[in-house]
This record gives sequence, structure tokens and C-alpha cells, in this order.
Amino acid sequence: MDIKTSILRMIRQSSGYVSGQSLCEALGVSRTAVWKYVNQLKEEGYEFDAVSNKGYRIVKYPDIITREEIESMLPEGLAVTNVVYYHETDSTNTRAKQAAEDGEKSGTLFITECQTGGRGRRGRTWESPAGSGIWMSLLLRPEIKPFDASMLTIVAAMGMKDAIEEIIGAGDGAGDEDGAGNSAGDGAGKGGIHCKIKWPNDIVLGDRKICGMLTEMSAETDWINYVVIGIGVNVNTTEFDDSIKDTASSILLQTGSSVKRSDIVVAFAKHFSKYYDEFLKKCNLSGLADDYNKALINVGRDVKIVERDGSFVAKAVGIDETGSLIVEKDGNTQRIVAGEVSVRGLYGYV
Ligand code: BTX
Repeated sequence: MDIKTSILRMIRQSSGYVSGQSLCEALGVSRTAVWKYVNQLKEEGYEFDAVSNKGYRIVKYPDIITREEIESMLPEGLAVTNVVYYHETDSTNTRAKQAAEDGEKSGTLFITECQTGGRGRRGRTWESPAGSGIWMSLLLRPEIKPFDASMLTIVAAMGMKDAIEEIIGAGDGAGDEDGAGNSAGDGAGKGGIHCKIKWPNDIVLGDRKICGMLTEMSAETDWINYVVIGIGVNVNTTEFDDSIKDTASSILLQTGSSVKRSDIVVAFAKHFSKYYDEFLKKCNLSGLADDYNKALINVGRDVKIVERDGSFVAKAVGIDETGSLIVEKDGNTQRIVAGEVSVRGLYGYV
């Protein structure tokens, strides 16, 4: 870990002040070097309380998603191991795929403040303005069959659902006045607000889409070169383009609280890893299907299944352990495979 991230991590993990001397000794650098990095952090918006003979304490953390901010909170041993940050880029999925072709390791998370060419599924666009959302892509190289990779988006949707619930449940907001720099709570949805999922992987709050996912893959017949899971979350967004304002929303608009985006990213890394490890053991979704179905907004509702050559209406029952949506029509059940069709509510988005 580089020096700046280590300084941030040590101060973050300490309950009180961290002395300049202990930072120098732990990191093997001079006092001047520590002072230089602390000044850089101040310029990025971290507010320090520096007291002579005691040392440094951070009293306010900015809502930024830089590599140092995220890596300084990232526990070891997760499926997300390191971060590549862009102030602005075309699309983090495109960056991740390019890096994967160049040999980047599994577990690298590509994240940006702003995307100029954010992509949705099937050539659609994804609005990714600066300062209010999480636009990120996780590069993985799982040893599973290419056919099984589509289940990873469901794994990611569950990881993100749990992450958002953990953070909005904690309710500390962006201010994070306790100074610990991590407003993560310990229980999902403590504040009573629960996310829903629209099959297969939209995350919904108040019947509006707050998160979408785009999974892309490079594979041979029987092995995967890499998978990129792209995730967009509207966190503190307050305005949407006219074309999506009736279906899109943000965590802020739905809960009334602004949230520190890096807390969600780190909580996602944690919850995603839990489900991913379980998924890799079995290569199916049996470990999470029950919880997923509890969150599935379509369950018991009529949905319109739109296929290439027509559409039909059926009642959604839930997913099976492959992630397919089971629907019922005229007493018969049918499996709907993600990627081949789209599912819509009869009267609107859900
Ligand atoms: P999707 O095809 O399910 O959704 C795209 C549709 O959602 C658009 O056609 C539009 O109607 C609506 N939409 C566009 N922007 C937003 C938004 N910010 N919030 C809510 N609705 C919106 C979903 O595709 C896949 C989205 C993945 C985005 C991530 S961000 C990081 C990564 N990089 C990248 O280019 N894409 C992914």
C-alpha cells in the first residue's frame, strides 16, 4: 500500500490522535513526507485536527471516491482487492475491458467521478454525471463455465442491495461527524428502508430505478478470460434528464439523506465477496435465491415478457438456482432466461 493510503488508513483506524512520530516509524518516512501527504489530503477535502504533542485526527471526510479513500477502508481478503480511479472517463466498463486485455489482475475495481459515455444494456446509454453517483466496474477472472457467468450479475445485485441497506440503515450521512470516516452500520435496513430488485439486476427504491448493471465478458468455448461487472448507482443525484425522470431516482431523493459514496463502495466489496465466495463453491445461486426472491419486486405481479418475436403476460414467481425467472401462465410454469428477453411491469417501469 502506498504512503498516502497508509496514512489515511492509520488515522482512520485509530480512535484518537495518531502522532506524526508513529506515522513516520510505521511507514519508514520523514516527518516532512508525512506533512506533505497530509497537506495533499487537506486539498482533497479531508479536514484535520492537528494538535502538537498529540498528532493528527480527521474530523471530516469528503464525499470522494479516489483510490486512496476506498483502499484505506478496504478490508483484506475480499474479491475486490484494489482500485483504479479516473476523475473522468468514457466508461469504466470500457476501461476495465481494456485493462483486462492488457493483463490487469482479477479483483481490480475501476471507478470514476464522471462518465462521458456511460453504457447501459443493448446499446442504451447510462447517465453518469459528476459528483453524485457511483460509476464503477469490477474485473474478475472466475474459473467457471462461460454459460454460468450471467449469474454473476445476480450475485452483484444482492451485494449492492445489502450494501445500500447497510449504509442507509446506519443513517449517518455524508457528514460522518464521528470522525471514523466510515458510517457503515451493522444491520441491514435498520432505518426500515429496504431495496427491491427488478429482475434480473435493477435495484429499486420507491418503485424507481436507483442502480443498473451491465456485465460483459470475454470467453472461449469452455473458459472465461474475464468478466467485467459494471454498476451505476444514483446516490446523491437530485435531477434527472426528462427522458428518465419518471423511472429513475436516487438514494438521496428516496431516503432524504445524502450518503458518502465510498462507504457504499466498501460495503459492496464486503457483501459481494460473501455471495461470490458462496457462488464459486456451488456454481449456482442456491445460497442466495431465497433472499433474492424476498427482495424481488416482480414476485406475484403480472409482468410483460418481451421476446424478439412478440410478447406475453405472465405472473412472476421468483428465480431458480440458475437465476432464470420462473413465470406462471394458464397454470403452466415457464423459465425466462436473462439476456434473452426483457421484463416490464404492466403499468410502468415495475
Ligand atoms: P439498462 O439498459 O438496464 O438501463 C439503461 C436505461 O436506463 C436507459 O435507456 C435509460 O432509460 C435509463 N437510465 C439511463 N441512465 C440512468 C440513470 N442514471 N439512472 C436510472 N436510469 C437510467 C443498465 O442498463 C446498466 C447500467 C450500467 C451502468 C454502469 S456505470 C459503470 C459501468 N460503465 C458503463 O459504461 N456502464 C456501467
